[in-house]
Amino acid sequence: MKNLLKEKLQQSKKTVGTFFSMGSSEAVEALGIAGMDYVILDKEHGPYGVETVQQYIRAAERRNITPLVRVKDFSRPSILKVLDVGAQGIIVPMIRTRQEVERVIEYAKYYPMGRRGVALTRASDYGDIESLEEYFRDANQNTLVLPQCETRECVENLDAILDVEGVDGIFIGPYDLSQSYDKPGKMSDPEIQRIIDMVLEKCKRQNKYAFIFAPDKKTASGYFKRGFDSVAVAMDIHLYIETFRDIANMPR
Ligand code: 3PY
Ligand code: MG
Repeated sequence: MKNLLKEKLQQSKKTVGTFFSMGSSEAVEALGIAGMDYVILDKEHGPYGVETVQQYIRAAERRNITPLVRVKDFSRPSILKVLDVGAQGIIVPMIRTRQEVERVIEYAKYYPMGRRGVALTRASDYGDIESLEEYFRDANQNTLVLPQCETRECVENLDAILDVEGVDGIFIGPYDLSQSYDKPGKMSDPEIQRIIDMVLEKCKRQNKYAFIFAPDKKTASGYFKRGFDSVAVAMDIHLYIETFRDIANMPR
């Protein structure tokens, strides 16, 4: 499995993605054609089942855009099924403790790192592989695991979480994070920004990638300047609405 996003991160390239909500294989292709690095297929808030996610992953592969899935929770079936259909990484929401992340690794990584369930699924070309050991090694190396830091408990336990082998980085969810500090939606509040900086610094210190969501390009650019490795900018549908609102209101 070739994970272009992981390759770029390893080369210290800054990457951009978006949360997918347009809901069609064509819309996934469009993001790839546009040159986006990754698309986040959202099973936490989005309406998609695994069969639909599989179609979007195929479209992403066709257009060389890395398909990540935000799983709905850190249960074994939630993680296993999306990896089996070919997700190249998972974003895991609402993480609070090291123990939770250890379970994520157990479900997402094959032996010996974890105990990911073994079956001859799409991820292993339906078992058309030379050696199981080699496939395990390759999948373990290339499957990105990004717990979300979006709760006060996660911030408090961050050192222990970052220390878990197999965690590639942290994805900050500023909306839920601000809510967790009783400031819902107040992402520019100094306390929230200070926490974001602290999470970023801890990621850097432990050589882990720092991802964050930004609602727009200007905010994203600020995060890149502060040192973030990657920013997921907006949801595709927001840009669709904005562009067509502009056209709908054009002078005529
Ligand atoms: C959040 O902000 O809470 C997210 O999960 C990502 O935008
Ligand atoms: Mg969130």
